[in-house]
Amino acid sequence: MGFLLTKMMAVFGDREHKVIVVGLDNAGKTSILYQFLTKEAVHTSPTIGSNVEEITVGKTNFMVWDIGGQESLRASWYSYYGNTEIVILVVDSTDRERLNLTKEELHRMLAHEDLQKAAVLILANKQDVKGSMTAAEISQCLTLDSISSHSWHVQACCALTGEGLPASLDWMKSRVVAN
Ligand code: G3D
Repeated sequence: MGFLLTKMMAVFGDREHKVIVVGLDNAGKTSILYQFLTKEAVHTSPTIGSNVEEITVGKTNFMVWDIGGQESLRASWYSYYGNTEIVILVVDSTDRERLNLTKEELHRMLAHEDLQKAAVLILANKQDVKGSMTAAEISQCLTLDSISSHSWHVQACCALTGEGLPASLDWMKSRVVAN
């Protein structure tokens, strides 16, 4: 039975893996989601509520939820946590002032019981902007090294060109394959 199931999955592809995209407003969440889908920059407007899209990488299917990041919406992020396998935290690498707020949101999320098994991908977005923080700086400010409870990875990227995003998808795939 197990062998048959493995064979069928090889032919038809895997089940869907739930991914949520979080981050403060203006971080680039929607731009990244559409770059994943279309490989093009799109004109975005602030996310009210959520967008959900299916992204397929090889035979791996991700259901990706883009959740609004405005202060009023952050309080309801937790309602999306159930069954989440990967959290993508998008950081605006030019926004030094609000990095501490992102750090608080990250550590609050990691403490939530529904995310205990989730892996975390931190995307240091807007790397095209001169003077933006590097992935290493962001990693240090978010105290990523202190996280031992969750598998995590930090990736520099640019949602306008797509740079760094294929590597992000590869990491996501490696995490769900590992589980
Ligand atoms: P959000 O969904 O997190 O709120 P959006 O963020 O995807 O709506 O992006 C917010 C703004 O940042 C948009 O600009 C978008 O074009 C811009 N942006 C997103 N990613 C990048 C990036 O990598 N580099 C640069 N330079 N800009 C980016 P507007 O002007 O439409 O508000």
